[in-house]
Amino acid sequence: MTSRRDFIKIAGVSLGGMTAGGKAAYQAMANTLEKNSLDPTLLNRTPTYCEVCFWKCAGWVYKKPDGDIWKITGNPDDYNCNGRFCPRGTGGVGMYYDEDRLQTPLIREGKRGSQYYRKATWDEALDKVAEGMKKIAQEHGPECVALFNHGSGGTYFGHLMKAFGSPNIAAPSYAQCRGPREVAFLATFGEGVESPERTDIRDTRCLVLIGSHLGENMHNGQVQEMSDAIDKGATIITVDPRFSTAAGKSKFWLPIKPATDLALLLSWIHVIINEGWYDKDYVDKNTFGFDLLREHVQNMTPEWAYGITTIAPHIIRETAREMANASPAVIIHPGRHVTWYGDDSQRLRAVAILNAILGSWGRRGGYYNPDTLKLPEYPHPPFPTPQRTWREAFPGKYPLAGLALASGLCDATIPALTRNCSIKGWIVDGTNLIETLPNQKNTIEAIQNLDLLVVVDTMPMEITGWADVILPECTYLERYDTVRTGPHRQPQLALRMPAVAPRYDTKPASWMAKELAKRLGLEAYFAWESIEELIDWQLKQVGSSLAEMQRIGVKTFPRKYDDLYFNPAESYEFNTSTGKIELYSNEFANAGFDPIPNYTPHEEPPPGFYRLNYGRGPAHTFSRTSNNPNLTDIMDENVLWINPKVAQEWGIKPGQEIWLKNQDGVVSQFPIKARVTERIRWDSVYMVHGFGHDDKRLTRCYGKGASDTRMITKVHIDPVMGGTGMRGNFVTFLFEPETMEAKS
Ligand SMILES: Nc1nc2c(c(=O)[nH]1)N[C@H]1C(S)=C(S)[C@@H](COP(=O)(O)OP(=O)(O)OC[C@H]3O[C@@H](n4cnc5c(=O)[nH]c(N)nc54)[C@H](O)[C@@H]3O)O[C@H]1N2
Ligand SMILES: Nc1nc2c(c(=O)[nH]1)N[C@H]1C(S)=C(S)[C@@H](COP(=O)(O)OP(=O)(O)OC[C@H]3O[C@@H](n4cnc5c(=O)[nH]c(N)nc54)[C@H](O)[C@@H]3O)O[C@H]1N2
Ligand code: SF4
Ligand SMILES: [Mo]
Repeated sequence: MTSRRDFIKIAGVSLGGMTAGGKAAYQAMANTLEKNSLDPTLLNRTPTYCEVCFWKCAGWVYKKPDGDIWKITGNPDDYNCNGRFCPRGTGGVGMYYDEDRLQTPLIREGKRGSQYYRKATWDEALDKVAEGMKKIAQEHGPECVALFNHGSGGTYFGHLMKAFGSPNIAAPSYAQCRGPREVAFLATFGEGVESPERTDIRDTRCLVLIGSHLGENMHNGQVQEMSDAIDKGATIITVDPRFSTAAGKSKFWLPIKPATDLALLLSWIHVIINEGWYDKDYVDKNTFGFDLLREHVQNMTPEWAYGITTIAPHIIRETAREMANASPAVIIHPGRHVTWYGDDSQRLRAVAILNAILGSWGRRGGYYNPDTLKLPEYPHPPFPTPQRTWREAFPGKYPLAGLALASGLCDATIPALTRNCSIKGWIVDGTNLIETLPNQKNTIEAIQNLDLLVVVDTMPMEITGWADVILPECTYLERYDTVRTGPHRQPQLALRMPAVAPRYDTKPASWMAKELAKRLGLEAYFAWESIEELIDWQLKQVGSSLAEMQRIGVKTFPRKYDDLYFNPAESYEFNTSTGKIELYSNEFANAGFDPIPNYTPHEEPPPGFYRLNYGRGPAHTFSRTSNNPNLTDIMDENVLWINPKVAQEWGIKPGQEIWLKNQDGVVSQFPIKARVTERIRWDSVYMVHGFGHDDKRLTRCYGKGASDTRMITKVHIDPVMGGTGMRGNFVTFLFEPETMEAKS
């Protein structure tokens, strides 16, 4: 049996592009950390939570006697990490040591995109930002300044924007990530999945991963719980066109034809209903629309799905049986990055429905009911009421979008005859929009129409190259931040405080936002003297304090109610129009969408082209870690997975460098090495997202590997909520850059 240790190890070593040297370096790093026999209790340690990804594991930063950072480890009290960081979190210290970091405020000289900057003082830079914001507010209204954020700084800049009068605040974690899932689960259960996901993986008996690859997707607590579940004998079923790390741990691997998952899900629902394998009591008591659902799926047999998905009917039946045997301790995983083909909200509705009929929502081993402790806001005057929102740029569109769309704000920046005003200013904090939003040409067109682009970042990433003003933030290891309050089985708070003073002339976002507020006449919204005072005040409202949190790092609170799971003896009122779990969604019907999902075919790759599939590598987070000195030692470029049949047909050898060209004629800027492997279907190729950087100031990762984003020029927008489907792009191979095509 695979133990948890093995699984974690496997996850660490399965790196697609990891070289032998990289492996050795990683092992050396691990050994040094293990062997180092300094007694931690004698060392200066400070609490933090990790910013390398958004799982936000809480940990301890240890310093050596000379004041340098020695290592970061997980806080054993923290439910997100249970005392262990993933390789990326451990390597997070590289963000602090990276000598390519932004070091001072910069102001652009010359044309936008020309990359001529001069060093500026903080006063100069902040004055310029405030002037630009005021000018836009006077000429067009404050709503014409938008904030794009991802990460902790968003709290402070978000607060500033609301005080300024703009509701146009968006993170790419919605329309480019989990938005469709939240919309689908809200419509079905009246609640979203949230982050960390409410999946009760540690007690599950059957986990179905459908395009969610835990083990390469290193969201820590989930990976650990999956290992525990495997240890306890849970069945793992992985549906993925690629043989992922998780597929290697699975009883069933279903190498589905890409873009056909909805057909598989509907046929599973068909089998489970027709065989009478659903949770009858739960369905009778808690759901709405079961008879309509039964009727709807009558023709969606495994034989029907076979023709679409290439998954054999007996496998569809056997896997449905496995789920039903485990019910209600079964999880059809809701995924996280789910913006694939444009019908994503409907696919996630099918996932929600399948969970519902198996009775897993609110049940042990299925989905638990999380609890969160919210901290009160520091007193401030009421926010002004905005006159317009981003929605007006898209009349009648995306009716079920619950949050602003990063892609929507970008589109609303490009002037259109149908709109009387476009967005004129962007503040971009902690998101590399050039690599994050699909269709780079569109993003750059939007940027060219701006009066003001301010970028707050730690690194000279692609987006900073377009900025008018660059504000260098210090890393998470050098600052206080908003207290972490995310949901879990029991509410927990986690503190981040500076382990070391900021290097160079860098500052925290909290300080920048307060300084800008002063310049904009909005001081009353930032009435706290110092960030320490703000955090201490907030913590004291819930019976803790800054001093206590500095000592313990993580504090666990009791649940408000004893309702981690539903009590079968009680009736529940769900937050939907019928008060029931809606198998038939009135909300979708009222908005003009299929109330029960239907399968519609998607475009196929043209001859000689392959579907571009992308995902996560265990040692990196998007594009933010590709220059990290510790993590480049493990993996310093991405590679292209190609099926051996395809490689043979094209004469491509393992390790050979090739360029990619997509269906719209866009060619990759850099070559990517081939990894010839049976682990990918013949109709697709695969690469890890976040490489192929073209900013020379990133000295370690410039030109290493290829950018998936560059190749994603066709976007399939989800009409339900505006998510940007990015997996409908096709590539072919070139043996020389831009010039000669190898084969037509
Ligand atoms: N092509 C493609 N596009 C994708 C995805 C994909 O797989 N492929 N994935 C999508 C998903 S799921 C998501 S969630 C998004 C993620 O989108 P992003 O969060 O935009 O991803 P990153 O590329 O990591 O960009 C993060 C930026 O924040 C900066 N940064 C890091 N730490 C700090 C800090 O402490 N302060 C500040 N101010 N800046 C900091 C980094 O230097 C970097 O410029 O991308 C989405 N877009
Ligand atoms: N190491 C690491 N871990 C991370 C992150 C990171 O950057 N690095 N980012 C975090 C974030 S914000 C997110 S959103 C999550 C994302 O993590 P996931 O939600 O797991 O999504 P992806 O990484 O995009 O991987 C999706 C999987 O879908 C498969 N796939 C592609 N097309 C299809 C299809 O048509 N059908 C099916 N069934 N499968 C398909 C791909 O082969 C891949 O294995 O990861 C999180 N965890
Ligand atoms: S999963 Fe890894 S990178 Fe993400 S927060 Fe936790 S330790 Fe950091
Ligand atoms: Mo994401």
